[in-house]
Amino acid sequence: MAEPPRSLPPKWFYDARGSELFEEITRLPEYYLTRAEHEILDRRATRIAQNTAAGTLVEFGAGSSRKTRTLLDALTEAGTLELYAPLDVSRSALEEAGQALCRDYPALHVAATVTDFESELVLPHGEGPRLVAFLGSTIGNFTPARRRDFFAALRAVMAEKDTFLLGADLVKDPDVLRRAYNDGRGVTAAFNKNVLHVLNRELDADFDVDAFEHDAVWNAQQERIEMWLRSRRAQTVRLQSLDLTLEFGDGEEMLTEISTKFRRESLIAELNLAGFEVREWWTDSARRFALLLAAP
Ligand code: AVJ
Repeated sequence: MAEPPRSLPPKWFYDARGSELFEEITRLPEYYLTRAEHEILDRRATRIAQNTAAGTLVEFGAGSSRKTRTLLDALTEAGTLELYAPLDVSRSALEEAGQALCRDYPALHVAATVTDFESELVLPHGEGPRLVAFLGSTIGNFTPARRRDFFAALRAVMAEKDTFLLGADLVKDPDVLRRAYNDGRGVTAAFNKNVLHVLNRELDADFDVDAFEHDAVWNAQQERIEMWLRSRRAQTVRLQSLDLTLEFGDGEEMLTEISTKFRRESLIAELNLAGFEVREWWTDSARRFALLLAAP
């Protein structure tokens, strides 16, 4: 029987270099996601602030918090916001963002937490209703089972007046999707291969990074982009801290990331199943990306 391909948890991508490379990805002409989401946020932030009257903004996968500023501005304008609680796997991204935020929003309390999504879900307590934001289609990195667990766990810790703001990339022309993950300048390839540098450092491994090549493919059946690393030759890799030796065949592939693309009906159905009611569904003008507001 064939072995399933090797795969990795997404958190290994976001060391300092990985976070930097991702920032660069968000500015690539092919990577439309960030701009599309920003277009929606720009247009709807005031409405979101009015509808949620949030005293606390909790943000999962906050990263550099660049996209969050539109929300912070609107919530500050509305006069309700007291606490911003960014959560992320990257300490460096949180530290940088935290400093800039404290400078630019002196009246705001900022409480950052380094966390991966594997530990128990805890929402910070603050004044007033909480707005829980999960932007950038990071939810796309989750398998369907993890998505279901995450929605259910989130619903379980949310209070009646809290709201959930979710950014989700939509199913579209596969060529557009493939280009977004195989950019002309090779930044995504560098981002993908950087994960091996992280493993070398964190797990005391000896991956020869240049002996792997990047590929991103559209899996039509599961409606997701898959990032792979393909071994250019037969090789043996030692992961010292795991006391593990891996044999890679010539051309053998390792699945490093999934980036699921969503459809309106099924995403709303998933949220309903977890006990959420979807109140708003907005897309950018080209209908590439969706931002939704849900409530318990
Ligand atoms: C930050 C997880 C949303 O899946 O599009 C970008 C990461 N990977 N290019 C995505 C990513 C390759 C990104 N997320």
